[in-house]
Amino acid sequence: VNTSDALARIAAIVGPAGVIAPRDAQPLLRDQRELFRGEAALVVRPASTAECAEVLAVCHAAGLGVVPQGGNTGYCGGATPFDAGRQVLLSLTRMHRIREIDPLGFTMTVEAGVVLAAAQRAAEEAGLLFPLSMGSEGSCQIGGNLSTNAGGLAVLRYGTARDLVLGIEVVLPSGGVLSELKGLRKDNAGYDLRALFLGAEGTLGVITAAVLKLLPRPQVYETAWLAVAGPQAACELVARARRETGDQVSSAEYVSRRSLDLVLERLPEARDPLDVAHEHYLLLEIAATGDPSLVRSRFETVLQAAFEAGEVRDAAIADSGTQRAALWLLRERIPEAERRDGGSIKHDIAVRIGRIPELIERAEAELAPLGAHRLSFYGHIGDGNLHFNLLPPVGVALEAFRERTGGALTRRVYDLTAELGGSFSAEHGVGILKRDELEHYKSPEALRLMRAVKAALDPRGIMNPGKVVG
Ligand code: 2HG
Ligand code: ZN
Repeated sequence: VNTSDALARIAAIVGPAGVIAPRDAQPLLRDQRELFRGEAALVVRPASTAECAEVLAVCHAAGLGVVPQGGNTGYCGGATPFDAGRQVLLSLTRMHRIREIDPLGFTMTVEAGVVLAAAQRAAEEAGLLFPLSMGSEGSCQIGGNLSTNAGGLAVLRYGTARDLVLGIEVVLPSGGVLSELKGLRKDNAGYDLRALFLGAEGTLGVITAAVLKLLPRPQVYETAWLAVAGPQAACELVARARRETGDQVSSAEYVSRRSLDLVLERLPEARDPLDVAHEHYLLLEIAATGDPSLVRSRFETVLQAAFEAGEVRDAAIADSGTQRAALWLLRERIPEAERRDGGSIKHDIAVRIGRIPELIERAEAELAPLGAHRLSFYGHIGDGNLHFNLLPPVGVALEAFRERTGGALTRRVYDLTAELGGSFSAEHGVGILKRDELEHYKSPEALRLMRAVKAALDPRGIMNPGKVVG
């Protein structure tokens, strides 16, 4: 099949409503951080799994690459195509049906293009909770969440995207459809095939639908913005709060003063809830069911004990939804504050939670001699996941900073993380950005198996070429 015939066939499969004209396709051809900009032979939005399957069959026959894309909110360029003549961008946005909610089974079957916030709302309307939650939830999509195994703000309690899936439907590179949407809690019949596609960043197939786990909806949230003595105190406090609440901690987010300062400086609506400045903060939230005053008093008891133990130095507890939102703003909008400041070099790293204090202390000390920079570190401390971001010194552009010292700084951050037994990619994946890091830090055995899986599932190498190990 020659390329232009193949492209004409694909256009016919999706119909006029499914083809995105070049002038409208521009935002889809670059990632949201504008690290990568690509080209595509065609940009399509199929309306159904059947259309996706037909498109892939044609691409397979013609040897055209397929780049699946959801909300395009990724951090590593995993959804950006780059080969103008040979890649088809497959946007899942039109596949946004909630196929089913099963209140007895606590599941929801959704299509890949359902926006995360819409999935959360659908669960809520059924009186239930879909707990995946992150800053980009208003635009990221379930298919992308699953393909990157997204993390976010409630992993400590509910796990990553992978943990919230009972089954998936996947269009395979040859155009076949693997349908595992039974929604069973128990099914040990053979290998766990869905595990291959979750976190594969579209390099093995296109996730088109999923059965998601739902949970009972918590009735009461307690949220506190805490000045803590340091990272060690923050870790001790998270463990204390987990033990003493029967594991009701839903979020435990660390914020360094430097990240808070960026937010206070760059977002006019942000206010420091405490009277004096501190170096370290923890945003701690519990989600519970039962008498609100009992939940509050248990929360206060935990904080009181932490205060007496010297872990907490000052606290602001939210007394309303508005106050809760004001506290969350200070954490959730750090990425935006960094962007408004001119952008940052980002390191999404993970170690065992007990090693977080050493990671922070050593990173600060070991980066200092490598070149001027400003730090902004914060993140999901309850999961051992930090966003250890570096901003250029005042007056230096991000691009120049990246070129001059970025490489050495990044190498030190990742080497240190590896020395502490950690990962260079906790929740943002690999995409294009971290391909070399994967090569560098993964064991030869792991790389060999990843390549074997890739070759077995996508022998012609059409799925998301150039990403992860492809
Ligand atoms: C977050 O936790 C996101 O806010 C983005 O994962 C992190 O921008 C970042 O570095
Ligand atoms: Zn994060």
